[in-house]
Amino acid sequence: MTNFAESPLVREIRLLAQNLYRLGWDERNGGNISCIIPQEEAEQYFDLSRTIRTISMDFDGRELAGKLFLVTGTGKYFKNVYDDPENNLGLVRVREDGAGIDLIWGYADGGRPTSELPAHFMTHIERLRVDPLHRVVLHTHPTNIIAMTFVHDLSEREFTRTLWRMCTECMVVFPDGVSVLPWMLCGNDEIGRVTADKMKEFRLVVWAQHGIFGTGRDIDETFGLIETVEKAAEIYMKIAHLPVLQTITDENLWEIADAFGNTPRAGFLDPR
Ligand code: 2HA
Ligand code: ZN
Repeated sequence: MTNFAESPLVREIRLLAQNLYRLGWDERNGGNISCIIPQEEAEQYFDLSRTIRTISMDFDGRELAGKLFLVTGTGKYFKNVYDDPENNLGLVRVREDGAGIDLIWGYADGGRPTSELPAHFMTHIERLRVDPLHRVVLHTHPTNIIAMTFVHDLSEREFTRTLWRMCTECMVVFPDGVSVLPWMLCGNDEIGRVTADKMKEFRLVVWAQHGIFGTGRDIDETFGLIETVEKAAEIYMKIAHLPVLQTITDENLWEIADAFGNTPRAGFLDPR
C-alpha cells in the first residue's frame, strides 16, 4: 500500500495550503479546505471498512452520507500542512445517519475537522445539487477582499460591478458575480446556513471583514476564482482614493461577455 499523504490529490491540497500561507492570506489557523475524494481513489490506499474513530456533528449531513472528504483540521496552521499532512488534515466519511463522520486517516494528534465544517458541508450539499461535478470548498482570508469590505457598498450588485471593472479578466472568470454577507459571527450553523443559501446561486461568497468562500470542480478552478477576485480587490484598493480618468464601461463588459460566450448575472449590468 502506498502512502496516502503522497497521493496526487493530497499533494495538491498540501501545495494549496502552502501557497495560501505564502500569499499571506492564511495567517495562524486562518482558512480551511474541504475536498470530495472519489471512493475509487481512496480505495487504492485504504480498507474503507476500517475507521479510526467517530466524530459527532450537530447538523444534518444525511445528504452527504457515504461521501469521503479531505478536510483541514481545526486550529491547524496552513503553514504546517505541507510538511505534516497527517496531523493537519483528515480523511473523513459522512455516516449514514448524517450525525457524524468516521475518521479514516489523519488528525493523528487527536484533532478534529475545521470549525467551519457546517459552512463547508452545507455548501457541498447546495453546490452538488447545482453541479454534480462540484468537489471543492475553500475558505481563506485574502487581504484586499477583506479591506474592500470596509470601504465599499456591500450589495452584491455593486460589489460585483466594481470587481468586474477592475480588470478585463473578471468578466471572463466570474460572470456569475460574487455574493456578499454582512459581518456575522463565524464557526456556527447560522453562518453556514446563510452561506449555503447563497451557494444555491453563487460560486463565491464574501464574508465582510473576514474573508471569502469559493467553490469549484477542482483545486485549480476554485483557487483561480478567488485569486481573480483578490486581484481585482487589490486594484480597487490601489485606485479607490485616486481620481479615475477612464474605466471599463457596462458596454465594454457586455462585449467581453459576448466574446467569451458568458452570461453576466441577470440585472448586474445596465441593459444596453
Ligand atoms: O479556521 O478561518 O473562519 C479559522 C477560520 C475561521
Ligand atoms: Zn476564516
